[in-house]
Amino acid sequence: PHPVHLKDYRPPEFLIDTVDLCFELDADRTRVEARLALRRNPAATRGDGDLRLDGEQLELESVAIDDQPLTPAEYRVEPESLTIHRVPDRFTLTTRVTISPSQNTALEGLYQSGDMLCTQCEAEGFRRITYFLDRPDVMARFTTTLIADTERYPVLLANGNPAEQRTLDDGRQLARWVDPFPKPCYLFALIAGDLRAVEDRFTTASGREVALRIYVEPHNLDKCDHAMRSLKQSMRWDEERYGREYDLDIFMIVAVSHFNMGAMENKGLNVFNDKYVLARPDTATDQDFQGIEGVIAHEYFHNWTGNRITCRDWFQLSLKEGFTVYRDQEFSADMGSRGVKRIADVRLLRAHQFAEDASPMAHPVRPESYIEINNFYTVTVYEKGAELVRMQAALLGPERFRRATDLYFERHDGQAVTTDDFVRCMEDASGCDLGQFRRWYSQAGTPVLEVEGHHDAESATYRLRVRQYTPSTPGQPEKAPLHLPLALALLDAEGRELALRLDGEGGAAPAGTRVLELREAEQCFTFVDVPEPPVPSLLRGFSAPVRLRFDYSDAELMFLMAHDGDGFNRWDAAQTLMQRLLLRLVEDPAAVIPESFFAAFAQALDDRAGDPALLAEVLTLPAESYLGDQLAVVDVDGIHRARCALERAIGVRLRDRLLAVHAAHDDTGPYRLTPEAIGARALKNRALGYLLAAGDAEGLARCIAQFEAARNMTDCISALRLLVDHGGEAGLEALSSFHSRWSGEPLVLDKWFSVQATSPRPDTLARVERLMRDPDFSLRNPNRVRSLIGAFCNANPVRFHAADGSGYRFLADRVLELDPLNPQVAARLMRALVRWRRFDAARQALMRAEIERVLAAEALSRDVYEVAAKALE
Ligand code: B3K
Ligand code: ZN
Repeated sequence: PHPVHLKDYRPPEFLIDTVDLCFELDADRTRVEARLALRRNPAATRGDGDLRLDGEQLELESVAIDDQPLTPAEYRVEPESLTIHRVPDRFTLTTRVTISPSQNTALEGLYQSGDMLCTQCEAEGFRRITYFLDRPDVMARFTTTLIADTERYPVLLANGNPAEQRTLDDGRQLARWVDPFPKPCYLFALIAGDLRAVEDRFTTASGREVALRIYVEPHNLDKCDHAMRSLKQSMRWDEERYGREYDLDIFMIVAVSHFNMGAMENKGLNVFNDKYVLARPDTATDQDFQGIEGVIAHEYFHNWTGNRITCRDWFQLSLKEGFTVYRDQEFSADMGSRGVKRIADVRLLRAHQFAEDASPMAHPVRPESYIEINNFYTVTVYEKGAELVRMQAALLGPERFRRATDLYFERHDGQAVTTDDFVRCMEDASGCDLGQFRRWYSQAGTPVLEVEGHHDAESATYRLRVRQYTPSTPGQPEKAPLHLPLALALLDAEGRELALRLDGEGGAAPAGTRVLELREAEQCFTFVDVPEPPVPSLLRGFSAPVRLRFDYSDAELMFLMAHDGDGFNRWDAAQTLMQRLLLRLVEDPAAVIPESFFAAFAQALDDRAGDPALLAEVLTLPAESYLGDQLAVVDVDGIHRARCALERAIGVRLRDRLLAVHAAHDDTGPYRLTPEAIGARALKNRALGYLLAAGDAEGLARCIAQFEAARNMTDCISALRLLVDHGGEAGLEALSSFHSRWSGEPLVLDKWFSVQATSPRPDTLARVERLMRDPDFSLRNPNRVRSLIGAFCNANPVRFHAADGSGYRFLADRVLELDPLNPQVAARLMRALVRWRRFDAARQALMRAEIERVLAAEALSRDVYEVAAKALE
C-alpha cells in the first residue's frame, strides 16, 4: 500500500455541479444510476484529458456521455477506478452500477443493519456506492430518488428537503429528496427501513420553522426524549453562542445498531450509532446520557463547522473535527458542570492523546501523510485539535474570538478550506500574530513545561523560570518552541490570590488568574510585591495541552487540593499527589502511606458544602494505564498491585466516612439528570468502590441491596461491576439476573459483556473466550466487538498484558478474524499493541511477535497494515 502526502495536493481537474442519483433499493442487489453534471475546473492545470473517477466494489452496467452510451473502448475499469478517455469540457455523465448491501460487512458505503438499509460515506465510502470524484473539495448539489418495496421499506430518507413521494404500481414506492446546499459526497446519506419517528419542532432565531425527527425501530420510541431535548438545546446554543441557524426545513436523526463509530453528520440526515441516541434512566447510565448530549451536539454543530464549510482534503480533518469538538465541549460545559466537564476532557486527553503522541502512531494535528485515512480519526486530530482552538480562543479573548468565528463563517461559507484558512481568520479579526502558533498544527508530540520558582525575600520578588521542549516523534527528530497561553495565579499562605505585577509594569495589578504567553525555549517572569513565598497555581484550567513539571512538596499539593480557587487545579493537585504515592508503592510495596494522605482524603469527604461531582473526581485514583505512562518501563503487575493496595487502605481507614457518604447520597427519589444528582451518584458509587475493595461486609451488603433496588442504570451497573470484581458468588448471581432482565436490549447487554471483560479477576480471559461463543456475541456488530474484545484489550491492563502473552495472542487472533469482515474496526483493535516498546523485554518480545504474525497474514487490509507496520517502524 502507498501513502498519500499532503504536499501532493492538487485541485481537482473536474468539478461536479449537480448530481442526480436514483436508487432501486434491494438488500442483495441495489441498482444505482448517477447523472453527474461535470465541467473542467478552470483553477486546475490541464491533465491528459481523461476523467478518472473513484469506485470500489461496483458492478458497472453502463456509461453514457450526454446520453450517448460509450463502448468499452472508450473507458477503462480498474478495481478502484473508472477512467473515461478524452472527455469534453462540459458534459453529463450517466453511469449505472449494482451493489450488494447485504454483503457489505465493512459497514462503509450502503449496507444492511438489521432490516434496514443505511449508508456511511466519510471518509471514502461514497465510492462504494457509485463512480465519483470522491474528495471533499468537490462540492455538488444532490438530488436523490429512492425506489423500494413499500412494505419492507416504508420509510425512505435522504439529505435535504423532501420533494416527492408516491406509490408505484408494482408494490414499490418512490421518494425524492433535494438538497439545495452544495456538499462533498462524504456527506451523502440515505436510509430505508420500517422505522418510526419521534417528532418535534424548532423555531429558529429568525423565525423559520424546522421539523425535527428522530427515527428508530418501533420498540425504541420510548428512548428518544433525551436525544430530542439535546438536539433542541444544541440548536439554540449555536444561535446564541455563534450566531448560527439551521438552514433546511427538516433535521433528521436515525439510530442504527451496526455502526463503525459514534455518529455521522450527513447534511440534514445524521446517522447515529444507536448507543448515542437511545436512553431511558433504567437502561442508560449518566455517562451514556452525557455521551448522547455531547454527540448529538457535535453532529448538529457540524452543519456549520464541517458541512457548510468543509475540508479541502483529509489532511485538514481537524479543521472540522477540532473546532467541532471544542464547540461540543463548551456546549456540554454550559449544560452541566463546567469544572467537571473540563476534568473529564483533560483526563481523556492525558490518557489517550498523550499516549498516542508518545507512540509509533504519533502524528501532527494536521498529518503529513497516511496510508488509510480512516486510521486518522484520532484523539490527536479530535481532542488535541480542540485544544488548539481552545488556546486560540484564550489568546484572543471572548469578544475577539467571536469576531474571528463570524469572519470564518462569512468568508468561507460554501467552501472547502484548510486549517491555515481558519488560523488566518483568527489573525485577521484580532490583529494577533499566530505565525508561531501554527507550529501546533504541524509539530507532533506533547510539549513538556518545566517550571521553577524562586522567592527572594529581600526584594520581595518571585521569579518563575519556564522551559519548554517537545520530545521527538517518528519522522520529526527536532522540535521548535511553541506559542502557548500559561494561565496562573500565586497563592498566599491563606490561599488568597495575589495581585500579579511583572517587574517593570505600571498601573493597578488585579488579583487572580493571569495568562502569560510563552514563545521561547526558556523564559523568566519576575513578579514584584511578593513579600512571602507563594504557592503557584500553574496551568489553570489546563490552559495548554502540555505536561507540566514543577517540584511541589507533598504539603504544597495538599494545600492546593484544599485551597486552589481553580477547581481544575484542585483536582489536579489531588491527582499528582495520588500518582506520587502510587508510584512510590510500585517501587516499594512496603512503603507506608502517610497519615497526612488519609487526613486530606478525610477532609475532602467531610466537606459537605463541596460539589459532590468534583469530589467524586478528586477521589478517583489515576488509571493504571496512565500510571504506566509515567514510568520508564510499564510495570503492569506492580501498578495493579499498588492501586489495589491503596484502594483497600482507603476503604479500611476511612470506612465510616465512606459508609456515611454512601448513605447520604443514596437518592431513592425519581431520576434526575442535574449536575448535582449526577455528582451525588458518582460520589456514592466511588465510596462503595473503596468499601468493596477493602472487603467490607457492610459495603457488600449495601452493594447487593443497591443492585437489587436500583431503578437507574448508573447505580445498577456500578453495583454489578463491584459484585463481579469483589462479590464472589453474589457476582455470578447478579450477572445472571442482569442477563435475564436485559436480554432484549442490545445496548444493555453490551454492558453485561463489558463488565465481565474488564474484571481484573484472574479467569477473565477464559471468560471472554467463552463469551465469544455466546449466542448473543457477533463479530459483525461493532458495538458488541468493542464491548467484549475492545474492553478486554483496552480497559483491562493487568489481564491483557498477562505475562504469558495470552492476551496478545487473543487480540492478534481477533484482528485476523475481523480484518476480512471489517477492516476499520480491526485496525482500531490493533492499536492496543502499538505501544509495545513501553514494556519489559519479555512482553516486548511477545507483543512484537504478534504484530509480526498479523503483518505476515495474506490480503491484509490497508487499515490493519498501516497500524501494524507503523508499530514496528
Ligand atoms: N465525521 C464522523 C466521523 C467519520 C469517521 C470515518 N471513519 C463523525 C464525527 O466526527 O462527527
Ligand atoms: Zn466530528
